[in-house]
Amino acid sequence: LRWLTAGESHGPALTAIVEGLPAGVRVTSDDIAEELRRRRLGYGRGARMKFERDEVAILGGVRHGATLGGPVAIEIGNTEWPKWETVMSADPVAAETLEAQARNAPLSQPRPGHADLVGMQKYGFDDARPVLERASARETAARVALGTVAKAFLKQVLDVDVLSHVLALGEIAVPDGAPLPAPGDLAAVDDSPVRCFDAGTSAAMVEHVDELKKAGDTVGGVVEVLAYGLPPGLGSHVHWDRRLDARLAGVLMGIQAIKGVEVGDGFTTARRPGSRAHDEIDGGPEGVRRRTNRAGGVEGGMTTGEALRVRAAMKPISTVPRRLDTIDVRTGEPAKAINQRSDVTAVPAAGVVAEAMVALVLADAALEKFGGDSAEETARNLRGYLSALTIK
Ligand code: EPS
Repeated sequence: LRWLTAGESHGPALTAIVEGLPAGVRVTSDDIAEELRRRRLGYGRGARMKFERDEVAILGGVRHGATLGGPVAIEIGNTEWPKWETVMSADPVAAETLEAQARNAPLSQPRPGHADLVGMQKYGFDDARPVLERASARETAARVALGTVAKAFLKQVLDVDVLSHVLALGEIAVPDGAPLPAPGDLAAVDDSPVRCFDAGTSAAMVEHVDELKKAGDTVGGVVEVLAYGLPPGLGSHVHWDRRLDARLAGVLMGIQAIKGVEVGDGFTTARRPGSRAHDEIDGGPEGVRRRTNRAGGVEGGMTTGEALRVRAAMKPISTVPRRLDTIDVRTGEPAKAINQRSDVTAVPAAGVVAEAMVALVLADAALEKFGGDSAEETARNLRGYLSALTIK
């Protein structure tokens, strides 16, 4: 699979293309709109999420609700565009017209932690607008749209469910050993205002967001993505860039504001002795089973057949309303950082984005293993592989 996105935060639209999916995967613009709606959920999001709509149009690769086998192209219109038509115009605009636009005032006080400063240095700007427009997490809407198609493929062809939940928001964390959401629990997770499956922790997280909002601050957290129903053997141990965990870590780190990734028990495993770090194996009529799933469903860079479990740590949003110290790059003088509208947190949304990225990697790995130009062919190849497994 190959996929790309284009578009700026306040541009006319985001565009996303995924190439390499088989024909016959059922997907509609309503399915994509529903996933985009989930991404907009989340207590602690800013004003824009309330008034902007995501306008979805499938521009190619799908006919009468099913993929055709060619590239799938999706456009997500920004309903905010009329306000930005001049400032973000692709074609040249007269200098007087631009100067008359308050929105076009140069942003020369870079936010610590944001792409602003190094982006200006690297691309040769003294205004952060051209950097922040693409660095913005608005772009994740395009990835969620692509993830919808990948999830449809995984569900319809492999019967794999991908879901996520929030494990921590700042210092408020789900207690160790709390039950993980199963595929049927996604609606319950989405019903929590912070997408946390543990009701008590969810309420404490909401309170924490309120406190931080009052204090003019922002907060990060940890999300976990789970995938149920994977066959053993996606990915490979034979080469570093074919290891599934490496590929998952790469795409999760590629989400704006993600600073750390764990597979299974991750860093906790490093503090355990080997006798309590690994997942002991049982046989029997049910087939091969691991007693625990500390590894998070990946051993040797391959899916084991147990639930996949990966976590991503998100830093607090770098547009901090109480304004951190910085400089004005036009004068070199000390200044306070840009403060635009800001979310207190986007951790609940990051879970939905992480689901999309995990789904794309899993779909890619499944297509490498099973191939197929039609969904039916991929399904047939999967059945053949499962029935021929010598160790079951
Ligand atoms: C974002 C800042 C906010 C968010 C935006 C991401 O936008 P604005 O500066 O226009 O208020 O609302 O997220 C989205 C628009 C979205 O769809 O997720 C940022 O700087 O990353």
